Amino acid sequence: MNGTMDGNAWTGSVENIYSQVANSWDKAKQEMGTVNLLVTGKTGSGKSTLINAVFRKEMARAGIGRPVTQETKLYEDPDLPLRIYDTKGLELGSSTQAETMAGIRELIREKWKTRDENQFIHAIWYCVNCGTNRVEEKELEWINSLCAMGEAGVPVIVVLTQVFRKKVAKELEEVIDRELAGKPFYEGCFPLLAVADEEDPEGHPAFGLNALVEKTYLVIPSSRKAAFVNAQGVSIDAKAEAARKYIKGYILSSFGTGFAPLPLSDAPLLIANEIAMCTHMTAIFGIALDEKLIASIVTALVGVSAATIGGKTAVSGIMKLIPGPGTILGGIVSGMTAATLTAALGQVYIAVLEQIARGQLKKEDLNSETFKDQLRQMMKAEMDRKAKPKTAEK
Ligand SMILES: Nc1nc2c(ncn2[C@@H]2O[C@H](COP(=O)(O)OP(=O)(O)OP(=O)(O)O)[C@@H](O)[C@H]2O)c(=O)[nH]1
Ligand SMILES: [Mg+2]
Repeated sequence: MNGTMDGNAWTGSVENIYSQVANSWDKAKQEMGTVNLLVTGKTGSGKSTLINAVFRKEMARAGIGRPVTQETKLYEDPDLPLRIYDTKGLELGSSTQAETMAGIRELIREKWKTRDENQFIHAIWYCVNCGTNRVEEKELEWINSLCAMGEAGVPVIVVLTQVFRKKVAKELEEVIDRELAGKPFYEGCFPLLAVADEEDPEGHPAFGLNALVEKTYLVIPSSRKAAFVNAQGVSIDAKAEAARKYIKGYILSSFGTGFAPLPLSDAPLLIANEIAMCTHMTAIFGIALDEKLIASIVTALVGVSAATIGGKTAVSGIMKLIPGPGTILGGIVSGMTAATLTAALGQVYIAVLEQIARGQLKKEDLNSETFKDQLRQMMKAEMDRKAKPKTAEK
């Protein structure tokens, strides 16, 4: 490596680090693309409630959303890599029903014809209200027709909504499964209660969102998984998992399979890489963090780890420009492989993101000394853990 990474020129100024962070942010968002979901089902089945419970923002506010056709509205938010098509009209008179269904099928086919992955519908959630205790013949017919889109086909997940009685849900699930089993795009039936009802005398808790999110994650194309993970707010585990996978890919592509130690002179480049990696993981998590904050966390971690392991002080002029404690990265790079450092740093950074996502850590705390101490301890533990089992990693 020689001063460029992923085509980003490195000149070593602080401004440059920040602009690199901004670049990696844009790049991460671009790579992530958009995931498009079609949510359908009869009126009152709970589509809007479901959408709002799964995604990080209240997407489906009543009345807002751009009409795509008379029956379909599009919800999008500039901060989320997600578009939701919300349909209605299936409950109306039979001529309208037929029109609505034809319109939905047409929309799917039209998007598929664009040959643009960002435009495709990637999954369908068909909502059936469990509260009505039955699923109509007509609905089974519609689900069937959504599963029969041929080459334009999209995974169809049936969502049993408003499940206050699991026994009823089980029965409906069996009817639906029996009808649809073996259909090419049918991906199963998921009972849930998106939101607990405050007035429910039995106090049923919300359930089932996680299973739906996991299933959806599995059935959408791999190129859309990062976007979906970012947009959903149900499973922090899914976010951590996706970020962990990203570290692995990142280490392989950045350092090669040989995990060769970097020469001392590449230390600033390494830091720039770590920052790029962390920015990307922040984007996967769907957390908005200031570029200065990301840079300061990363440099704190790198500086800390060097102090922990090495002992050698080799602060290059460029390192002094980087905010955060004086870094002695040179000691590390010769003492350990950059890959190990990257892996440890990635793990600790994910733990930080998880804490933020779970609301255990506030963004305001990220600059505090207490937090830096916590980082130091986490990084040391991770480095110790990584250093132990392996046979002398040079
Ligand atoms: N407590 C609780 N109520 C729900 C849930 N899902 C739906 N409801 C209620 O059912 C009603 C209809 O839900 P919506 O989410 O508006 O249904 P929709 O499918 O978007 O309806 P339309 O937009 O009219 O097609 C509302 O009064 C919701 O509060 C749920 O998971 N829990
Ligand atoms: Mg609605």
